Amino acid sequence: MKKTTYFESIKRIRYEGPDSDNPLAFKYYNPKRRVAGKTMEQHLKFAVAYWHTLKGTGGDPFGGAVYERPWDGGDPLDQAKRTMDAAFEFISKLGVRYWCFHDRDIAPEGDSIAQTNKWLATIVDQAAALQKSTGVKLLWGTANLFSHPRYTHGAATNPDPLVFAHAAAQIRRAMDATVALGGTGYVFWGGREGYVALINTDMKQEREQFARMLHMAVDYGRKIGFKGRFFIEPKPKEPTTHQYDFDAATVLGFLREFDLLDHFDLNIEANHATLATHSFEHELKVSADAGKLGSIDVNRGDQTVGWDTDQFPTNLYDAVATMRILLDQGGLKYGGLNFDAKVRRASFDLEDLFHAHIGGMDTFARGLIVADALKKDKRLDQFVRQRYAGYRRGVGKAIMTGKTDLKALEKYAAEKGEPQRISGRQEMLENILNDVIARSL
Ligand code: XUL
Ligand code: CO
Repeated sequence: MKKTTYFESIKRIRYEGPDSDNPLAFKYYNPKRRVAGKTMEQHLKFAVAYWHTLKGTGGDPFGGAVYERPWDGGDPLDQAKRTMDAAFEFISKLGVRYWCFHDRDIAPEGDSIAQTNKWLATIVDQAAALQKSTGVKLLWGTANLFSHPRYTHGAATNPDPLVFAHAAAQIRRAMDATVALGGTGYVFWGGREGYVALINTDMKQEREQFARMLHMAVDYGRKIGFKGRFFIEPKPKEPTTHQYDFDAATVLGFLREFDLLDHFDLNIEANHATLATHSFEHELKVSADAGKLGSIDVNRGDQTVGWDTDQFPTNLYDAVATMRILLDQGGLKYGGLNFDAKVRRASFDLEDLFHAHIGGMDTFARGLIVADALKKDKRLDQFVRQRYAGYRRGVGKAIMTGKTDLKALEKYAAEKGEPQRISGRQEMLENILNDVIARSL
């Protein structure tokens, strides 16, 4: 019997080079091309986000589902099985190596925890077999602790410990699934862990509850042999007014406060950064500077819109900034570049899913090429290094190594007099960046 296919009209997406005008081909993403000592495929650990790409409906606050997916409909478990088959067909045709999921994306919730766990285990077995036959791997798993009505007031931060217990049960099984599928990451995105109004909220209590859940999760993960990394994904607002994982700096402070820092890295998402009124690059840098940049949800927002639009990434400057940081830190060992992005409501054809991912992959391939060219060009790195050279010798070195004090520095300043002012040369550096982009692509 011929196996059902869901993307019959689409052939395997291939690299055809920059001169190709085939919209269903890569122009820059050439998995075998070597850049900075590794293949593009090794640098760019792209992942397909199951929730958007397979489960997205195109619904928005003003209207319901508009996509008609051939894997939808019928009995919930049968639908889940068809969806998983479609996922692996899509991922394989696209030539991506990884995927990411929430527990409730892949399997429906039953009438009891036992029923739910049974369905999840069935689907995990199916996914394991598909991973084996296609070579596609799991990047990370997570639990959806925000959609069910019981989580209206939060999951771990809920005032009711019974809700906390339901969340714990879900995290346990989502982690089992992640380990069974060989995932190298397990993500905590805050979901509804935040407050809508302070008038009914004990924020101190809620943050402590959240930390307790994370400690339990780490303990459980290690007990079942999870060898990967735990990731926290900051987001400042939406769905709550204030999310406790507001941004990278807030999360680093939280992890330190509750003795969790050793166990977690950060999963930075572009559109979450901009919602926090930071640039994507800022959030990546804050995490990388702390040695904590573990994974990235690549997408983009809309500059004119104040919510999480989760669009596919097309911004070359962002991709260049990302890849410069990744080249500097030697890549992402446990994480990758997950397309936490959705096609627009009006892009309802199956083909649109391919265009969206192809564009994102080519954007980051271009970013990698340019980042490598900037490294070789050296001018940007050298400029910044030179700007702080004073702190590597003389009085600057004494400041950095704790070998001086306010009194000695006053004497030094009085002796030396007014410092010479040196231009920051921002415009010159921006021109160099644009020149290298134009020259290297
Ligand atoms: C929500 C978001 C999530 C997480 C996983 O804004 O980014 O999809 O990535 O729960
Ligand atoms: Co995300």
